Parts: sequence; C-alpha cells; structure tokens
Amino acid sequence: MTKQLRIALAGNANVGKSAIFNQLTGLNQVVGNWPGKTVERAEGTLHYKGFTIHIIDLPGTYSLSAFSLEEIVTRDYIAIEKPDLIINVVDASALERNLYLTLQLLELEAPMIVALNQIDLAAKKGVKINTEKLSDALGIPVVPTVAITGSGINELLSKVIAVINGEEKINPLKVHYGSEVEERISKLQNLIEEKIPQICQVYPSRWIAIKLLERDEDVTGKLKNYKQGKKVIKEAEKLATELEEIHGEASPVVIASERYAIASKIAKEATIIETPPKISIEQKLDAITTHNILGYPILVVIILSIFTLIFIGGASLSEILDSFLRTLSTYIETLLLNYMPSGIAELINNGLIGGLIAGITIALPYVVPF
Ligand SMILES: Nc1nc2c(ncn2[C@@H]2O[C@H](COP(=O)(O)OP(=O)(O)OP(=O)(O)O)[C@@H](O)[C@H]2O)c(=O)[nH]1
Ligand SMILES: [Mg+2]
Repeated sequence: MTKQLRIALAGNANVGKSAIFNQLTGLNQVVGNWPGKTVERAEGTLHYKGFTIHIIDLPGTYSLSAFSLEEIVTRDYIAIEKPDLIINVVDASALERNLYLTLQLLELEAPMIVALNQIDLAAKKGVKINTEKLSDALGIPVVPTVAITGSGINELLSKVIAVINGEEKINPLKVHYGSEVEERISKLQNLIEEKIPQICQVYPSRWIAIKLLERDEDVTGKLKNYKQGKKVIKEAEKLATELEEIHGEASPVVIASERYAIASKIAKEATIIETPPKISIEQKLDAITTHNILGYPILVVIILSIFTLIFIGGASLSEILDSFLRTLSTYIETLLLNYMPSGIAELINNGLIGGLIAGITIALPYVVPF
C-alpha cells in the first residue's frame, strides 16, 4: 500500500504558491471553497517514490494574526488538520517581508521546509540569497526554485521525502523575543497548560500565549468556550497591559516589531547584494535617445547641429572653391585668347566655365559635409 502524505503550501500572496502547486500536481486538481468561507481551496494529488501526496494550496497571507479570513483559514488548517509538512513558499526578491510570515509559521510548530522561489527575479534585482545561511538560521531546509520553469521542483520533492523519512533532520528556529515579552509568554504558557490542557492538543501552548498577548480576538473567543478560559484571558490582559506600560506601545505592536527585527536580521545576514551588471556606453546612449520624453528634444538638437555644421562648413568651403576656380578661370581665359578670337574665348569662359564654377561652388560644398 502506498503511504499517504498531506503537504500544505503556505506563503505571502503572489510568491508563486499556485505555480509550484501546478508544477507538482499538473491536472490532478480540485478547486473549491473552504467550508463556509469565500476563500478558494485548491487541492491536488501526485505520486512520488511510493508516496501518494495530497497537496493543498493555502491562501496567500502576510501574517497569521486574525485580521482576515485567509489568515484564520491558514493557521487553523495548519494547527487543526496538522499536515505532515508545510512548504513555505518565499519570494527571494522580498526576503525580509516574507520571513515575517515564516517566523509565525515556525511558531505554529508544524514541520516545515522553505521553497525559495522567484530566484530569477531576485537575480535581476542584483539580489542573491545564501541558501545555506538561511537554512542554518531557520533550522530547516531551503530549496531554491523558479516555479514558472519548474527549476528546483524535483529537488523540493526530494527534500520533502527526506524530511518525512527522517533522513534530513530539522531543528526549527525558536523565535525568541525580548526578556519582558519572554517572561510573560512563559507565565501565560504555564497557566494555559495547567488550566486548559485540551486546547494544547490543537494549538501549541506557546503560540496561544503569544496570540493572547497580541490580543487576538479569534483565540480569545476560542478560549471562552472552556471553563477556565476566562481566568486565562484575564491574566493575559493583565500581562499585555504590563507590556504596554513598559514599552509605551500597544502590546501587539511590541510583539510585531520584535518579530520584524528578527526577520530583518536573518534576511540581511543571508542576502548577498550583487552590483547590478555594468551597462555599456552604447546601452546608456540607446536608453537616453530612445527615452519617451527626452528622446524628442535630443532628436531636434541633433538635427539642428547637423544643419548648422552643413551651412557653416559649406559656406567656408564654397568661398575657398570660388576663389580657387576664379583664378583658374582667369588663367584659362588668357590661354584661350592665344588660340581664338576674344568673343568666342569670352563666351566659352563666361558661359561654359562660369556656369560650371557657379554649379560647383554653390552645390558641392553643401553636399560634401552632408
Ligand atoms: N519570474 C518568476 N515568476 C514567477 C515565479 N513563480 C511564480 N511566478 C509568477 O508570479 C505570479 C504569481 O504567481 P502565483 O503562483 O499565482 O502566486 P500565488 O502565491 O499563488 O499568489 P496568491 O494565490 O495570490 O497568493 C504569476 O504571474 C507567476 O507566473 C518564479 O519563480 N519566477
Ligand atoms: Mg495562488
């Protein structure tokens, strides 16, 4: 019998989750809605190395707070349905922003690997990610991919199986906040484990504690269903207020800023900014002369310069030629007078040679510079 696996794709909006999903599942897809929600749910199946893998394409989210349906659908699927593995699709060209969600997925304590997607777009921006460093910092495998070409997809699948089979060990990063926050998380965590152990079967107790300090209405609502829930909520309220008094900011803001700082540090350490490829002089000139607005005045200036050059250059050349040819004409006239009557010599000289000189001195000097 083939072994069944459930894998969920999670990540920010527009990072390429569906592109990876399509690469993995091909036409084996079913698209519908999440039960009772207007959020799209896409599922697909693939067979790989003796596994039947069910893949679910989770909605795009920037956070796992309870601000939108997408966020609640994503976190509840991960916590309640407990897929065997999460593939967190990360946009390599916006690492810091994407890692903010990665840290929250890690806080849900689900086994996870990262598909570092859109590395082609990152490279175009001159950004390269040191996948090894990123993987070390997060404690989970990171596989570079370009979903639209299928590059890295096989490696991603191999990594999924390696983690599932235990051949590749993961040691997910524990997100640590400042001491004031940590103290209160652990107080609350102990209280939750003591008072509502049932809920800890679904959500990690540390995650509930963090969410309560973030004043998450969805989690608060869930706790109200338990007998001892109100006691925990009251304590959480007290601890969140203390945090606010220490930091002078709303408790959710304190936690979000600390999380951002961690995401930013990891992103900076793993990012290699490469100087963008050198642009040649020809490319620069081409860019300026074909510019939508600048191109027109540049064209006018160039045409005017050409005309000025032709007229100034032509006029000087015309003067030089004229004086040379007139001297020549006088010489020819003297020469002709030796052989023919003066009337005919004058006619030839003024009519024929004079005409030729006029033609040459007026037209030629302007044609040559042109
Ligand atoms: N250049 C490049 N484009 C990509 C890559 N992956 C996805 N895209 C493009 O990025 C856009 C978004 O991709 P999707 O797969 O729809 O992203 P998503 O994460 O499913 O987005 P949501 O469903 O809105 O959350 C599409 O135009 C893709 O063709 C990649 O690796 N490189
Ligand atoms: Mg999608």
